[in-house]
Amino acid sequence: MEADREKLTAILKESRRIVFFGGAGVSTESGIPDFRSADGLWNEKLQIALTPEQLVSHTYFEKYPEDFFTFYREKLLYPKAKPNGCHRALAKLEKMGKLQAVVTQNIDGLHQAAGSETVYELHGSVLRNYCQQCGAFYGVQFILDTAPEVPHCPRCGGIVKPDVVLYEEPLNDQVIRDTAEAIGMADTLIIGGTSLVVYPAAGLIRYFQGKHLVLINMTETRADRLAELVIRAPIGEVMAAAVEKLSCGT
Ligand code: CNA
Repeated sequence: MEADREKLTAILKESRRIVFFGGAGVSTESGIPDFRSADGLWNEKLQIALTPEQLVSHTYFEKYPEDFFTFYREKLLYPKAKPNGCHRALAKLEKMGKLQAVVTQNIDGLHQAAGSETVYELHGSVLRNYCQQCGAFYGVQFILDTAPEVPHCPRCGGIVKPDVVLYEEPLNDQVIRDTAEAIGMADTLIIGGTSLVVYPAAGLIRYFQGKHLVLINMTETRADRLAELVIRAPIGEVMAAAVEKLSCGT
């Protein structure tokens, strides 16, 4: 609705310390599917259907590295994806001095590709990969180039693991602290493109004590009832239009 969009622009205008908290829905307009809409896979060896969450779990990685990397390369790596209107709008808000941090559950690196500088990646990034044995660093191209094999370190032979927080693995303590602090200091928290069902990440929004809570998501979330403004529309288009209006001063 037009009135909601006007309100979003007004909130952005008055805010000085915005924090954005987002998830997979932020990147669907860049062609990367989210998890709630993704199909799981039928595992031939186990003879059971597995959800995306089970397929990117620590147990699965340890027990079935071949299958893990097949799913991972097919469903989580999108080397050609480009930032969309939401990524670009957030980078612009940061440059305008209005946005303090982007907190993302995404692992695709698209916020940095759009120019955002303070990005807290709660679940890591597919762009960083480390040998489990010697710690050598590898970029995403190495994971692609070694397909269909499990990527092994050319130096020591160890398995190269994506710097991605798999299900059953803990989040990075420093990233949690930085996120909690940024959200706690924010005057406006924009939550977008996330189902808010993955914990502990989703629980971090409880640190917010500022003035404006905005929710932009295609489907209902548990935080809708707490929000001052709820917009159910594609977030790339909504954020791009709001920041464009803000820049034009209309
Ligand atoms: P999710 O649980 O898949 O939820 C996505 C939410 O976004 C849903 O509620 C959708 O309705 C909503 N949505 C989808 N498209 C749009 C859009 N264009 N505009 C507005 N809303 C939209 O994803 P979450 O991030 O909440 O949490 C689950 C996991 C999935 C996180 O840990 C991510 O790391 C992981 N994941 C990341 C990526 C990525 O990096 N791009 C892709 C797929 C999954």
